[in-house]
Amino acid sequence: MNWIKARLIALFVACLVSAGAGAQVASDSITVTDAYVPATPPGAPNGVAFMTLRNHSGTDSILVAANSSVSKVAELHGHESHQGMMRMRRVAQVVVPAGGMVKLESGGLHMMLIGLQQDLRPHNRVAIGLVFSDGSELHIEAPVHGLR
Ligand SMILES: [Cu+2]
Repeated sequence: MNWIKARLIALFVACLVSAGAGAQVASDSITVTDAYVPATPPGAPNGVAFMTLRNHSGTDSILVAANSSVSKVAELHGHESHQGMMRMRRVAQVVVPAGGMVKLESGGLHMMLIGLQQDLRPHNRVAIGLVFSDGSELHIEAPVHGLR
């Protein structure tokens, strides 16, 4: 391979890389850690899922919907104070800030698994889809942890 040819190939590869970066979607810039679903007592109608989402891009990523393999519906929930009591409420979106992170955790933002189609037992695995505002979807798996 001569020198000119090598330069052309390097240029071509650089173009591919930058095209890829331009086409980056939200789901590609998010990593999820510590995902888990607490086990549910027999016949429980609903469950909940917790996880940490990190955004490695320079743009906010906005989580707008979710789905799971074990429930009819998955909703994003937060908590609000109502007449001195904390209660949970559906939220339209969860922003994962550029370069930052968001925790879905007990007592905070969380994901509700509504209309469970099975009891969630320790060592089961739940497939969860995270849908972002650009339409991209990230698929993760969360283990079920036993009741403590
Ligand atoms: Cu909730």
